[in-house]
Amino acid sequence: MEGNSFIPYLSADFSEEEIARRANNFRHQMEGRRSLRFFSDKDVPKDVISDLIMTASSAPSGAHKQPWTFCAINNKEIKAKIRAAAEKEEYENYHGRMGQEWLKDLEKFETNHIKEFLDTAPWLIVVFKKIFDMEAGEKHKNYYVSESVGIATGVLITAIHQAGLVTLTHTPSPMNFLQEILQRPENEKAFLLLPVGHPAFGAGVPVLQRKKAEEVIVFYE
Ligand code: IYR
Repeated sequence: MEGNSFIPYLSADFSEEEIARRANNFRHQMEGRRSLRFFSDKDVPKDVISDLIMTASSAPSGAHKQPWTFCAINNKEIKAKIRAAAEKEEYENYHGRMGQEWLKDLEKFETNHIKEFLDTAPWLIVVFKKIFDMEAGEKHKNYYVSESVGIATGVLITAIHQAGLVTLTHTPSPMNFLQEILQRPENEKAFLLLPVGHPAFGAGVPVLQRKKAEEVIVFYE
């Protein structure tokens, strides 16, 4: 049997103090992240978007299959098509499909079916999950696809915030229209849509409280 090739892993090797400082600094940096719904039309260079996506694509995945495609759109006509199709679905969601409890839970965000950010944000990134791979006309398995693509999307959101840009995890539902508009193959299913850009001047965010450590961590020492 042929051996696998392994290379030494070069770890950062920080002191304990440095690790504690870095962990705490990054916590505060990420606690400043907010989902933004109001975008400026100020452009973001394509190379920046490419770097953000390649950071996301460094995420771990089942059997290292990297079962994702990131479609990055700044074409105005395509963005307008996406907005029209998303608003059509969202209209149905807000007028019956979501139900009273869901609508009540969303009240504090003051959202509705109008999705202006789909036109104004300079870039839309649509994350597709590859439910299987197609190579030379042959189907190949992917594993833990939703977990893998969820992790990659988390890394993308982190990278966007770290760069000083803003985003929103938008899930127009159902999302099949994205596969059609972007002409993706049948092995790809839309997972999430993220507008990316700068905040609109004076953009606000709802007052929210995050759960405390005791509510989200259970230590077993
Ligand atoms: N997809 C709709 C509704 C919506 C659902 C949840 I859960 C949110 O956290 C926010 C919105 C929309 O984008 O408006």
